[in-house]
Amino acid sequence: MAASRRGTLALLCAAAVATLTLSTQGYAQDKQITLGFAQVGAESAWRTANTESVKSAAADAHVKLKFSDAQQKQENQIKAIRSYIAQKVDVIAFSPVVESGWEPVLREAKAAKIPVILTDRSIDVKDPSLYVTMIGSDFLEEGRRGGKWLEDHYKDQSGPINIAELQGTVGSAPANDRHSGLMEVIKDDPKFKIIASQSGDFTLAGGKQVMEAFIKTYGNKINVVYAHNDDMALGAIQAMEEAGMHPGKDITVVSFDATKGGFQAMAAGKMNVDVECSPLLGPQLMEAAKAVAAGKTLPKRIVTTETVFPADVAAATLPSRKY
Ligand code: GYE
Repeated sequence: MAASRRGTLALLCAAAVATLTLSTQGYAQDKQITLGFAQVGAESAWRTANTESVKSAAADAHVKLKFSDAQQKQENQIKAIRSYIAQKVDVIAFSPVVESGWEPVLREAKAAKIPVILTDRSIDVKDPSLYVTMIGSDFLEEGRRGGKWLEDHYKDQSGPINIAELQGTVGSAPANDRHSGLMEVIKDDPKFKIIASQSGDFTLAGGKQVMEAFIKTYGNKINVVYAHNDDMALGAIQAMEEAGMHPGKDITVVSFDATKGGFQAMAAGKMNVDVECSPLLGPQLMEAAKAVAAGKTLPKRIVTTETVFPADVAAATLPSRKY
């Protein structure tokens, strides 16, 4: 998606921010609904917590859940969605692995009159009637938050500040937007330079491998690691330590998700800031699924509330982290 369109979309989304406050109680007596959920995979601690949230919220809300794991492959998600259409589920929800390529299968769902809810990641489609609502974080804002933290952290220092970026899955909304959010903040400040940028596919092994390659090429020229999630940041931390570097001290580590692993790394002084992205979307998803099955109209965008955790609050906050 072009940066300008993305910006416009962000504004539209901000304008449409709404919290879903429908009570589940009103539907408690209704017939049980069946929800088909096509998950991205099991690539990260975030994802594990998200899956757990969806499964436990379904049980609590008395929703019959059909769950599939696409192992980070779009073709598997498309197959799962087609099978939910064939099984005539009441509602389909999915967390799209990438942003593009969804029109054909979503048209099939629409033709079968099965409402589709997007969770976590957004898609790039021309026809917004192909889905009912999108429940999840504002990744562009998360990227801006990471960028603003960096600007502030280096405000008294002259450049260059060399950034090595560990991108998430190529073509995914969080990778696209966490990159764009950072760029938006640093583009007018020549002090910051992204000297390397590569995908580690949101996994610990991927982050470690890419960081090893970055260290070989750029060595101690790297001032900042900007990792699109905690798993990749933790992999990069391992790579830095194995190379005799001191993550969190001689290399600033910025990450996303704010999982327990991220908090532990911050408490140990190895990560400097973790921008929160909540995976606990299950309860909102169940409310939305029940509401849509009952013929209610939902806001087009439901944004999760999140914050930024600098390392100095990590030790105190860690015990209360839920994922
Ligand atoms: O940041 C990452 C996961 O889509 C927000 O996917 C999610 C991202 C999350 O693999 O850890």
